[in-house]
Amino acid sequence: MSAIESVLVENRVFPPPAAAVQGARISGMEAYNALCDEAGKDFNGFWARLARENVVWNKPFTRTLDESNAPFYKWFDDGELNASANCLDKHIGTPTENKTAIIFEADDGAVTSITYKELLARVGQFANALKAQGIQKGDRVIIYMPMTVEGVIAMQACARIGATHSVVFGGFSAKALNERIIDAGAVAVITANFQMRGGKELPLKAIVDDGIAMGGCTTLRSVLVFMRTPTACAMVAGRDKTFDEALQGQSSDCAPVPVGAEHPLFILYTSGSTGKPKGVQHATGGYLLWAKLTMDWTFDIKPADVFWCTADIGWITGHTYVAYGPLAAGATQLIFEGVPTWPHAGRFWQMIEKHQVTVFYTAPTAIRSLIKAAETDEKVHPKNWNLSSLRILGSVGEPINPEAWMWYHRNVGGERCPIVDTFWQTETGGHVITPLPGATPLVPGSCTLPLPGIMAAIVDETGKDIPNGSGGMLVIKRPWPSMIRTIWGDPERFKKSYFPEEMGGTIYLAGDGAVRSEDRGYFRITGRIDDVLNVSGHRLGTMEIESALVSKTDLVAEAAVVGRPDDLTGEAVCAFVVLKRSRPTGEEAKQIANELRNWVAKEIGPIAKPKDIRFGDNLPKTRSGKIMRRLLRSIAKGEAITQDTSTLENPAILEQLAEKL
Ligand code: 6R9
Repeated sequence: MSAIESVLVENRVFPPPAAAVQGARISGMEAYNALCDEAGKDFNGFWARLARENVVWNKPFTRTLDESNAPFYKWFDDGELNASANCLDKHIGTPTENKTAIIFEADDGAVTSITYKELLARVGQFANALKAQGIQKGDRVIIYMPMTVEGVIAMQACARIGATHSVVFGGFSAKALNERIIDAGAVAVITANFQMRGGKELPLKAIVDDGIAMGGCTTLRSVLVFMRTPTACAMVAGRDKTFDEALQGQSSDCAPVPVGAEHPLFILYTSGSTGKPKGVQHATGGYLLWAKLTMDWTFDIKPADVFWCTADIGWITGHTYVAYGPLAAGATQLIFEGVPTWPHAGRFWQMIEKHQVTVFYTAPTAIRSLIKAAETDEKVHPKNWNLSSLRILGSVGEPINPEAWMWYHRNVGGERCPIVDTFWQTETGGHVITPLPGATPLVPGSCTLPLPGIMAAIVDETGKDIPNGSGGMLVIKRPWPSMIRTIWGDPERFKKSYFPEEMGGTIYLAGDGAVRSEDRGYFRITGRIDDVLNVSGHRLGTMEIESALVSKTDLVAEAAVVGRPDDLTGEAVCAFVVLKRSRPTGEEAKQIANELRNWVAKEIGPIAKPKDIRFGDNLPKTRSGKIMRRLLRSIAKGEAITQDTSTLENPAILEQLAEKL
């Protein structure tokens, strides 16, 4: 049975435990249905009410949703606010001001913590340092930082002065960084000398230097460097400053700059179906509303909670559920710098016990790797730690297979914690389809139902609804406040990528396939329907990897990249390559494959390295010259070829391409 079939016959149901229902913000399905009804009856009134209740406005909005230039929707657009004030200043003068905002556990296990009041002072001082660099409202700032309190401070400080940040994940290459600096027209890069991962000191600043040296960064004026470790790094006079130098003499008082609700809070690059990453642009008001509200709804966050989202700030999950949501909700959160398997694969469980974590949010790929570790080594099994503080578990980034779900439920949640399998995307800004811990009966492997106000549906190519039980394309039929506003600098691509003409041009196409169950109407995500892969929860474009491979012009003539299922990473990258020289075999083939892997790591980042590389004299193509990717996907999976191959010029290449190195 295939993974999708096994998911379709899943019939275990886990109703929310009484303890989770009692006192929950959305308590029971009646409460959920009431909110959905409210949104259905008065869509604008529903969102206006929530925006008034959950966001502090400097200037109240009078217009809720402006659809006059769809799909360029505007929300609350005559209102003014500041995102950082909504995360920090609003807690001052309340009991939250002296509450711990962040507990930070470093790679080496060292723990520090900071209260809301202290965090506000640090953000204020850093914001003043940014202003002293000449950075102003509307400027773009690249953040290339490790998981540290300073990373969150940098993001909040940008928001405070109205600068638009663009965080680049610390695993991306110099080339990727260079492209993002140029595309965003960034005036500054905020980075660290090194990052610590698994006891190793890995360079960041040196990669920034390499990225800038590649040229074209004409807008860039300054680089600010957090000295994460005592090891020195090269500094360019007049351009680079350490944090200490930049913060010297700066006051911790910095008035937040009110911005219009539609002001771009951040740009976050993500992979699409072409070679060029998309700069997903988010607005301030709607995004902040959703970050705060989903903390309340999905995680039912309470004053005594200790929230832990393991995502890096380089991804959208680390934006919404590390840098903004927990602070807007006034929660205490844990931030972790290291890796889950170092110094041992029980690190997560140990940290949950140590910090008394109550709400834990991680990715299926991490769960699967920790299951594997626990199965091979009893000592790192979660049973060795007391996890009784936990009350809610979350999953994000990719479909969670029912086996992993059951293990997580039993061994981490002690069969008492609801698991919220949150479906969302960089483009949606926050959760869109997810169970509610105090309401939704859970079915393993299903993200269940849309949040109130999210008009999700499954349709065919023309936008027509598909009945429950049949698969189709996931869409969201009405706009929502935290949705992507545009692709930075490319509004045409925004329209083309997300709002297909065939569906009328105003319906958001998620890019995922999905099916609703016949009994409950629950959604199950069946995977991407475009050329985007999901490897360990990270989005990678097949075209991006293909472009990287063919850019090795001395060696590669042609390349095609597809995904194949992988037990641990969800999907794995499989590259089919035609070289400019004769097809290599044996040891030589292995050596060239390694060379190509390292090349891809240099061009994009280590996460994009192909797991399999196969060499052929040619690629399978149709008569019109199109690469038959479907065929390549079958070969990558090791399946027998059932497709019609009569149009192939040279069927013998299929055997070549099936050959593993
Ligand atoms: C938040 C995030 C988005 C893509 C998305 C889908 C997959 C995310 C999922 C899920 C099944 C879930 N995805 N959550 N698939 N169940 N609970 O991951 O954003 O990096 O943009 O990836 O991830 O394929 O389209 P992003």
